Amino acid sequence: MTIFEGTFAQTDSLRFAIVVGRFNDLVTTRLLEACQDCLKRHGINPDPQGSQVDYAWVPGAFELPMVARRLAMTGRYDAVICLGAVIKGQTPHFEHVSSEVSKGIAAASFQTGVPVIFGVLTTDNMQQALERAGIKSNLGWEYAMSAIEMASLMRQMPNGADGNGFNNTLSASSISHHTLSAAHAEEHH
Ligand code: INI
Repeated sequence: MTIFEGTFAQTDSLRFAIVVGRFNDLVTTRLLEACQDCLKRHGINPDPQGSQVDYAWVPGAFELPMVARRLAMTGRYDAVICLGAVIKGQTPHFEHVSSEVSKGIAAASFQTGVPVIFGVLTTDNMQQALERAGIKSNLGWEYAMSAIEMASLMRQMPNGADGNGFNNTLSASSISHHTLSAAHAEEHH
């Protein structure tokens, strides 16, 4: 039997997109720095002028899934990394933002077949967030590791039934096409 397992070598052809929330940018820019450092130390050029990593900035964590999904749908990236910081103390928005962002990121991944990494800190206060973004450890590094591992793993996986892992998933246009066709078929029964 086969064991599929991602590696951290042969990274020179991998391509990533990183989506970063500006909200709590004291935290998110630190996550980004560690993420870039990890990519670099694994042979990936994080320079925005280079060919391996593209960047998108969004207002807050709530907007991460939409932009991640759009980037993933281009088929250009082996993985998309979402970086954000949702901090409870600041606003009653917390519950809404944190639940939507986690569901949205999972949906972006399932719908596109591209790994979308959940690099969003959800903490009770700013102190806890900073501890996870550089003071004690920096989870930005782990998020980059997950992205490299998943990118490598997905390159090893067998293709879908149509011979193309990406197109085998439903794109937004094919979803609406299927929905419309089903509605049309029902009308004529
Ligand atoms: N966005 C965050 O990234 N973190 C937060 O802690 C946060 N809080 O608490 O409100 C937050 N809100 C903004 C939200 O992500 C959207 O950008 C905004 O609601 C506009 O859609």
